[in-house]
Amino acid sequence: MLRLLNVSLLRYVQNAAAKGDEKYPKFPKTFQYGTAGFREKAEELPHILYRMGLLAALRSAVKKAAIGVMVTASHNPVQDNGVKLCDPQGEMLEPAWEKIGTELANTDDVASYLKKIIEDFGLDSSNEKPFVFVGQDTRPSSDFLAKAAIEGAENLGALVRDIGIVSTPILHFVVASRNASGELGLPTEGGYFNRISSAFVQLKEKEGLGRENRNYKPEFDFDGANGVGADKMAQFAKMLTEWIDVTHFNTGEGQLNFNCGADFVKVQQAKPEGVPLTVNRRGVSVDGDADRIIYFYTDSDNKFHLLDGDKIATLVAGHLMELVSASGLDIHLGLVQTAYANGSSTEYISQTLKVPVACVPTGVKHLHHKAQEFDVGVYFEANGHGTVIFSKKATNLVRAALENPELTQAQREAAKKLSLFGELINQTVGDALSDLLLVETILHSKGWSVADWDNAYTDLPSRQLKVTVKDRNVVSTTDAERKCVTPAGLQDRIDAIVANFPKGRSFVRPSGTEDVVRVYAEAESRELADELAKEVARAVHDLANGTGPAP
Ligand code: NG1
Ligand code: ZN
Repeated sequence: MLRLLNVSLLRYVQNAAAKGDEKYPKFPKTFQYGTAGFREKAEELPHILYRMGLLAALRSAVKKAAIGVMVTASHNPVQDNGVKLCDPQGEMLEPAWEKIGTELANTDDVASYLKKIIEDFGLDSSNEKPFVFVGQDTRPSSDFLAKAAIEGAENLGALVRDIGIVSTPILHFVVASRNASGELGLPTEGGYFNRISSAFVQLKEKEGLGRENRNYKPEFDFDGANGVGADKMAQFAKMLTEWIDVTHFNTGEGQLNFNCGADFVKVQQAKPEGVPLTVNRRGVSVDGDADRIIYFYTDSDNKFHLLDGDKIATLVAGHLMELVSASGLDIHLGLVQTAYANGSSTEYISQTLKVPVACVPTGVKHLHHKAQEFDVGVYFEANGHGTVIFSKKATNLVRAALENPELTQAQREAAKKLSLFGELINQTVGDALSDLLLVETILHSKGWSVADWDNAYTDLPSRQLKVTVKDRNVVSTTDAERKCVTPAGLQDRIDAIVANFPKGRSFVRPSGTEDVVRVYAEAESRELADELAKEVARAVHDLANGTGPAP
């Protein structure tokens, strides 16, 4: 029986491979499924998309669950595009399958490679048909590329639901919710909005504070990066007018991610273009697929302030810690960062908040994985990508506390808030809109202005640079990317340079999404941070075969 059905799935293979080879010929280059899937110039990608459609169908057959395909290059320029797969619970694709994805993308014999996967996993078509969700961002190339993925999945017999233009987190939510049999609500964009907005409104009502609270005002400016976040925020804001008052900018009138959006604001440490300067007013930027968020404001001395993923992580961890203590529950909270976290934030979290901090390599899958070791794990990359995850233990303790007559009213109230935070937060993946409502809820509850929040600690000035080299893989690192192993002598050079800078820290690593080596530096003053970054970039250029003029 198994064998017979197996043959029927195999029969799709020849046809699917042949159609793909004809319509989407391979672009002559080697591709790699990196930290954020495949990310390249859009014109190099059609065959990759088709093949990732095939892969998604097989992954769905293996997991016996719906799988997601997201077409986006996130914060990268509009000419780029990319694709990443989302696993059944809304998590990133399992690493073993990243390797399979890379092999499938590069093979010259698609049919044989598909057969190998089918045989390796003993796949038969006796179960439900494979089910694949496909979402896309607003790039002009995304529609064509999404269609290629849809064709690939359908040609392997999958049922495909094309959910059109969505943020990356919405795609992840829809997949997770379809596989959670109703526990998360409807597996649609509407289901996503309802779940998050309902938790937000309940939290606000629980606080019983009204629209404003001391220094907190509900008005802020929203920079949509001319991407999908603009449209989704417009829809969201309409549902929440009682609580937030949003002025929208960069809604699609300009170019995607160009001089605006979360990556621009974080890396340039400057206000996005198109957003007017209003002293002490909160500004919020998201990136091109709305999974990152950054806050900012300009003070009365015209000084620009950035509130990045580190500031969000500390705000959230601090607040959740207070609720955990108030509930009296035995829940251990921890925070996960990367080497890009500002040194001041790490010090503040461990010394002032007394929350344990872990450091892992760049890429949210590493952060997510580490965060699972805590009962409540808060993780954020400095660039604003992050979320909070509640373990089964924490969820069960909170649930039981809601009805526990032995607890005080105050303890039950704190547990109720924790439970609502668990719904407000998109636990599957970093989500700009959910994170935004999370921050707004906490600021409102504390009665804080953006400056009050910023004053918790002062960032050390930092600078990021990129160096182009012949082969970025000559740079390898250890100790969560804080030390470099090769090329020989580079770490010694960095150590010698850093020693000359008060409060200096610097590290280098090959990017997982761009063909560059990244340099990070922080030091006591802006000038020193800039100078340190430049000197280290020069060392990279010297020792790692830099191309182009020395920095
Ligand atoms: P790379 O290109 O590996 O530095 C960038 C971000 C990551 C992550 C990925 C995925 C920085 C320094 N790096 O990775 O944090 O967000 O993109 O989008 O921000
Ligand atoms: Zn993104």
